[in-house]
Amino acid sequence: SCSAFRTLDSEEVNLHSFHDHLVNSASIIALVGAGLSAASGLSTFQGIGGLWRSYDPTTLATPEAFASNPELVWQFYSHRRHCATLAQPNLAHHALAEASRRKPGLLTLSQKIDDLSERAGHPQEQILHLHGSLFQSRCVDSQNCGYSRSGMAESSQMQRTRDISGPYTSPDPPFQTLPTCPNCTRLLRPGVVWFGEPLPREVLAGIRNWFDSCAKVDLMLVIGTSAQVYPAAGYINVARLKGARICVVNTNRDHESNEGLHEDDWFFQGDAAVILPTLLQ
Ligand code: BV8
Ligand code: ZN
Repeated sequence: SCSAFRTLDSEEVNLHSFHDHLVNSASIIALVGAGLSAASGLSTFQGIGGLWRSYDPTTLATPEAFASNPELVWQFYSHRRHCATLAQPNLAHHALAEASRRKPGLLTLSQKIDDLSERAGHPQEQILHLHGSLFQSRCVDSQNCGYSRSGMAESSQMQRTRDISGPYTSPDPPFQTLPTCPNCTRLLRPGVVWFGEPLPREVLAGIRNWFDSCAKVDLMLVIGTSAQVYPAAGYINVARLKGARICVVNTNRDHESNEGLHEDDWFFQGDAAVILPTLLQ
């Protein structure tokens, strides 16, 4: 049989129609979540790997948890820092970074607090971390003090009762001291946005400016996220109201993130690290 007339399966038809749209798209916005770093070995919130020492992460990512047990919450974030430091960016991070370099109108809204996108060369001005960063710390008194710093400085301050530099073994030993603010001596906290906390003003402003700057949004990518946390997930609808067609990449077919997909939207099922290199080429 002549291969030229081989009938394309639906996946290939979808891929063709997506590529046709991508090449003609200028304003593109991506919402990415824990699924983008899953192939790098970082656990997601919902996945089976999403539990840490049998805690539901969402119960630790709150100001209340930090107020009642700052040592446990610091252990949680220190563990995730340790994992992120050992992890390598995967092909999804690289594909998104490469597409961003090719398309200056592509903005990524990241719900992730790891730095794998940056380490994959994602242009800094084309990614916004909606929920902060593992590698930021700030004073608990953001009103009167406002001290903040990036890097792993406090890890040296939080000397362990034994060295954990080898392969990660948990539970790790308790910290002897918790990091304190060099400005006002109060506790330092992880520089992340917890449940019930507002997103950073400059991030909200950056997103508003981006949407205001484009008359129409051509495409929204929703990659590796359960799209249940707001206001992050709300930007999917903002993009749709500005004309965007939606493309969901998720291992899980029946997922909230592909709720309300229209006829001319796309859903590609599978690992973002496998799908994105082909999808965004
Ligand atoms: C706010 C940082 C208002 C910390 C995070 C009741 C009480 C209090 C608040 C609320 C409430 N009801 C609603 C709210 C608002 C709340 C909210 O939305 N709650 C949800 C649970 C309903 N939101 C907030 O509180 C936000 N703030 O509203 O402030 C305000 C305003 C002004 C003044 C004062 C207050 C702040 C929310 C931010 C919380 N911080 N992270 C940390 O990381 O520890 S949220 C955290 O969870 C992530 O950042 C992310 O947003 C979310 C997890 O979602 P995902 O990243 O999507 O991960 P998940 O595991 O869920 O999904 C992974 C997906 O990938 C799955 O679909 C899976 O199938 C797929 N997948 C897996 N592997 C792969 C894959 N896909 C592709 N390839 C793979 N290999
Ligand atoms: Zn301080």
